[in-house]
Amino acid sequence: MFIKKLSCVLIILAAGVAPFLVAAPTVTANAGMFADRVEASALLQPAASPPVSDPIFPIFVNPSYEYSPVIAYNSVHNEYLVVWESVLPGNVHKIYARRIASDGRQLISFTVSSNANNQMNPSVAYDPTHDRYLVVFVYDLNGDASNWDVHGRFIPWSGPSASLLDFSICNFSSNQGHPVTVFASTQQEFLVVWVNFQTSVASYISARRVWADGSGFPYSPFVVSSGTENRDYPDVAYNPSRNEYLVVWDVVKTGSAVDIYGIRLSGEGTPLTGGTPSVTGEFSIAGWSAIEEKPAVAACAQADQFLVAWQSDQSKGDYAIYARYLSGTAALGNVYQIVDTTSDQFNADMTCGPGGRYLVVWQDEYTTGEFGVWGRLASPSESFDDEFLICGPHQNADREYPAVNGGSISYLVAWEHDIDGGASADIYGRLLRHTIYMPLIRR
Ligand SMILES: [Ca+2]
Ligand SMILES: [Ca+2]
Ligand SMILES: [Ca+2]
Ligand SMILES: [Ca+2]
Repeated sequence: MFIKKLSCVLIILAAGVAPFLVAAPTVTANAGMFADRVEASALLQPAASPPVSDPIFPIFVNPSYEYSPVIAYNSVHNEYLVVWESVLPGNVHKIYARRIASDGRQLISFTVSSNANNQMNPSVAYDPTHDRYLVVFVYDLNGDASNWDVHGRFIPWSGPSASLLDFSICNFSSNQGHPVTVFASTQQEFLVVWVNFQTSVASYISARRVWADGSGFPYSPFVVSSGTENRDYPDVAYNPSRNEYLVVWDVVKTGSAVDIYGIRLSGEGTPLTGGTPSVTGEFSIAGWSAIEEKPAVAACAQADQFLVAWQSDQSKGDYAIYARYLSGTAALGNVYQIVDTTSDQFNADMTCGPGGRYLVVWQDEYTTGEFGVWGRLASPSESFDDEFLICGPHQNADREYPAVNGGSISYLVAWEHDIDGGASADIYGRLLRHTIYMPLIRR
């Protein structure tokens, strides 16, 4: 058995934010058959403690190219909805979904959009009041890629309804991309956040509130963040303990590569205070000279807290995953290195799941160049379990772009699963359960 200690790193924050220390979690790793991840002195396989017990299973297998999975958890029926983008022959892009039972059984799959033109970039959230999902995506309005819009469709828990068709959420004449959505229980609304790509101005972040009962919108789209630098890759979390949102995104900066910013919004979309020192409106979350990009955010309501994860090149050529705690008022907390090896870690996703703990997942490069999917549990108290393998690669076959959501007793992780050779990909998944050891009761 090898004991690997990740090195302790001191990072000084950008101007205007206080310095802090990056803690160095200890990782225990065992030698074994999953011995291909890049590491000079340690061979990694799943540690003993993580909640990996169920097998890897196919969610959707098709000759087409399936990618960009996202997941919502249905708390009423204790099942998941996995949504992804398929590229069919003729470069036709469609959004598909499959219900997955809490025991991993495949339930029905279906086409999400009721319209014909190309669709991309899905996101999904669940509304337990109406027992249905909102799936959002970008839609090629004219069929010639000249004007992508943000569309959505309410999907009842059991599958799509002919009486609930696609509707437009943003029809700006510019292109929209990368929409994300979250359900707000107190508001009985969804918040949808996306990027506007215009030729005349830097890309900027907008949002729109959507009434969950399907009766429309409280208000027009509003700007979340704009400026002279390009903004992209928004994510959003809802904190039901305050009826507030945290929206995060990255900004291509001059001199510091890419940084992570965020803003706390009231349930009505009003900018609140955040950051350290506290300001009203947007604030820096990760502003070092390295690349910090593609943030993911989750809220743990019981702890009245957020965790934001991102990928960083650390100015040394290979990427790692970091995360920062924020209080319910979006005051900046400690930053932690979630994982690093001498190779790349990319594309973190995160949820706050069973037992009120965060699960961070990412793709991790092996010595042979392929990627596998790994995860790590983080507590609101800032303690961490060992990182663990969720799905290793196969020869010439990556497992990439993992998504995660948490149910009542389990998490579901789904990812792009290359068919050998990487010529195509399917969607695969794995349930992660917390093992609860009950005392043996004797009669
Ligand atoms: Ca548009
Ligand atoms: Ca930076
Ligand atoms: Ca690395
Ligand atoms: Ca496929």
